[in-house]
Amino acid sequence: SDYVPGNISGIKDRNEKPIVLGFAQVGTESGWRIAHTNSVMSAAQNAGIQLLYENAEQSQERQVEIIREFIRKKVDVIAFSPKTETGWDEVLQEAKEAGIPVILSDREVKAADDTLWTSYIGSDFRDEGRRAASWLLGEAEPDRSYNIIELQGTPDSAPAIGRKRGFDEGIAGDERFRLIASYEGDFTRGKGKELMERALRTYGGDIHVVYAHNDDMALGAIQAIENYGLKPGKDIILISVDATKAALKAISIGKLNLAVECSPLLGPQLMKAVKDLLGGQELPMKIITSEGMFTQSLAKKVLASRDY
Ligand code: GYE
Repeated sequence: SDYVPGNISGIKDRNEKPIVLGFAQVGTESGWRIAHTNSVMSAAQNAGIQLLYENAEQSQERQVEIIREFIRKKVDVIAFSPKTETGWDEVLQEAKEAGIPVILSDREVKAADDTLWTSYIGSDFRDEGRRAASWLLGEAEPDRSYNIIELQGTPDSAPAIGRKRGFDEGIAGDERFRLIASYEGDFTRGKGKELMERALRTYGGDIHVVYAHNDDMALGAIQAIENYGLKPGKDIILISVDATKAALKAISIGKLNLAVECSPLLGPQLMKAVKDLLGGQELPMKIITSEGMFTQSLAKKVLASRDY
């Protein structure tokens, strides 16, 4: 018969009900983002956590709506990668009132009340900007001047704000460097190409350095520079942030000079945080990833083993 002794009307099932995590992803803008999504998905599976994954496709309104749907569904924990730093107070307040803890993945928010989220898991963007600048200071010749073009990430996003600020701080006071233009981008390859075309139309051969807030924009800029007839990595020094496999490849063939590392593999830490939180532990306000920098020799070494 179908009778299974000991399995009394679902009681066992209820006790073993998996944790439900709602994740509101910001979009699919970059190679970094794809690797991040994959990391969250596979880590949830490995941890036995039921993941409700939704993608806001770069719309902050959509991201707010998704979070509201998660609140309505009474998920156990909400995590999201906030598109911008501001504009979250109301929805975070709603989550708090519903008793659902929120974890920030890879981008921070600015809200008057910092009890509206439990923890931030990701990188120190200002430090990434500083490291990009300090490498440039070390590489640059002593008696030359350098005109710099900056390709920023999404306006008001934590990584764009931090990477700009840290880099500005890093070159400040060194007279060799002049930031001649800083364009607002969106972390995509297409926008990087378009902005670099604009920079080349305006400044032509007077551009010595390009600092892109992520790999994808740097890769787009490389295309624009080549189309213009200059050699990326030689005629123009290129620096990016993320250090995905595509960037390491570009470095290894000399088209990109430096990639500051920003790790997208945040899934396992997120799942651990979810379990710790529901197990009654208090989470640290910030869980910061430690990261390196890639120049040519190192890029060549790790290229084969890099899986994103
Ligand atoms: O660097 C960029 C992405 O939020 C840290 O977003 C992330 C950034 C990453 O699209 O490539």
